[in-house]
Amino acid sequence: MAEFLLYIGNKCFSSWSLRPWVAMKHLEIPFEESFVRLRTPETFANLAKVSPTGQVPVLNHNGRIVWETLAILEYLADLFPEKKLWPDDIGARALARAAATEMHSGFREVRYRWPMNLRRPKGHKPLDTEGEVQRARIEALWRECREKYGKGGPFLFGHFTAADAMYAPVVTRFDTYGGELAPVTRAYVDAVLATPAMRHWYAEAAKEPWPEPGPDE
Ligand SMILES: N[C@@H](CCC(=O)N[C@@H](CS)C(=O)NCC(=O)O)C(=O)O
Repeated sequence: MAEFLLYIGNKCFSSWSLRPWVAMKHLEIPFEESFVRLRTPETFANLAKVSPTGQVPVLNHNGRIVWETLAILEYLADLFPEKKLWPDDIGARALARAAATEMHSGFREVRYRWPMNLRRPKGHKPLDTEGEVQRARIEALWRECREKYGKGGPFLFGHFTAADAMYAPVVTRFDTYGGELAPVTRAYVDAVLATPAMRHWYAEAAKEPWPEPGPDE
């Protein structure tokens, strides 16, 4: 068995699975992945075999089980300080952690109205008032990170960090449902989507033969 084994769900729509996967791929941390198909009658039982919460992602590191996306990213940051999953500067690091945590616990309307679905044809889908407030907040946050700390590269803090991993599924949602984006937002979305790791994930999502979720979701 590989040193790192990452359990993930369907690449088409498992937004939480994407986050540690894209971080590990982009930062070239070698791992194997194990797939648990979601949204089937067997899913509950299959997840129970590998995940203490019945959810993915889960990282198995030589038998040590780490669950919850942020905990996985923190674990990787501890193991691989040279990968700089968090920015060096303490102000940047505080903002990156706040942004990542805000993502982990928030933006429910955006997540509900704009579910990650990499098979859905692109087309603008308006949000309700609350969703629009959350969408604007995400854009403002991305702008703040980029303006304050993004000079060294195309990502929120210049180089790719855990904050970018946390927002990677949101990037796909802006691309799928957002219609015409503000230039700064478009540039960030395009930078994330252009990474070999994201292109790899999309290519594998496109090959998934399973019907879930419906094309109109
Ligand atoms: N708080 C968890 C959320 C994980 C989560 O909701 N995962 C979804 C897939 S994206 C899941 O496993 N759902 C179980 C199911 O569909 O049966 C985390 O941060 O990792």
